[in-house]
Amino acid sequence: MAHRWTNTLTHKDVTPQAHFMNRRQLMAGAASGVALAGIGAGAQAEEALEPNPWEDITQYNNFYEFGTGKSDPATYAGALTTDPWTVAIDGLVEKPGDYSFKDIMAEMTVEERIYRFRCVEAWSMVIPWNGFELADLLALAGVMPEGKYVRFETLYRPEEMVGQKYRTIDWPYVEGLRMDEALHPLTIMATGIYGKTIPNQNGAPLRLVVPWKYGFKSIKSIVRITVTEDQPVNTWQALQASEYGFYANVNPTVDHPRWSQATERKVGGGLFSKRVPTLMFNGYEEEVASLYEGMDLTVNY
Ligand SMILES: Nc1nc2c(c(=O)[nH]1)N[C@H]1C(S)=C(S)[C@@H](COP(=O)(O)O)O[C@H]1N2
Ligand SMILES: [Mo]
Repeated sequence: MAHRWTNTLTHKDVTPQAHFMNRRQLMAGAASGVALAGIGAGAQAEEALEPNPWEDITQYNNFYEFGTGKSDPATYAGALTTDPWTVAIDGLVEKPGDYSFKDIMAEMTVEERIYRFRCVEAWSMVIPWNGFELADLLALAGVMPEGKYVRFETLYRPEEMVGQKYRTIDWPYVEGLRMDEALHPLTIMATGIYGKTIPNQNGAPLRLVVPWKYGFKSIKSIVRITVTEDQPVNTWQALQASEYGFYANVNPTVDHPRWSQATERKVGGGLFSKRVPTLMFNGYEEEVASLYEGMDLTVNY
């Protein structure tokens, strides 16, 4: 049975170390490739989060490296070479270096996570990712105690990424997380969708997914991960700090200066595409609200 993360997950489903130990032990003997972890499934309510079809997820994208139109990534991302692929992990880590995607995958446990996905532009989908926890990758490199933030960088390769011929963004695309956000068990590095290798337009071969934050935090086609002491400046904040902050938590009570964030349009269904209320922290409030206790979310937007 697939392990499904839903709105109804309780804190106890997410945090106990024992579950993760069990999962590691469980998966230790599993063959490489996609594995569906079944831990805790009995204790977990399986609320139906109906995933969008493959076509929605892979043909309606934001990936400015391939253009700013929603269909540009599907049209142009085929030109991207994703094998071989290397991720530099550096900064405040015990074992800095170039980690090949193959070597990373040999160490990671891939599982399915069905997550809500909410773009800051107020459209949304439900996506069945395959991936591993970012915490596991960071553990591979060993985070030093002084490490407070994680900075991520996308590939810069204008020969293959046609959008990089234009200065829409100060390339490369950069994102960042606070360390506790990066280590949160909901935060994953996705390598697949619907059990298939993640398509280039979705950020092959590995991209971040932080389900309680606006989609722009979920940086694609990552080539560098740097553990830092200072808060990184992310691409959208650098472009327009009055509209996009560092935290970018999905929050229906804090509007974008130019539009409401109270509702969202569910992608798919054509004429039947419907608007629904946006959920605090995109429906993951129970799991992540404690990370922001005492913070003014209208200032830290
Ligand atoms: N490198 C890079 N990562 C990116 C983007 C981008 O333009 N470049 N767009 C972001 C935005 S705004 C969104 S909504 C999501 C879209 O992910 P999807 O196309 O897989 O749905 O990717 C995010 N990651
Ligand atoms: Mo987005």
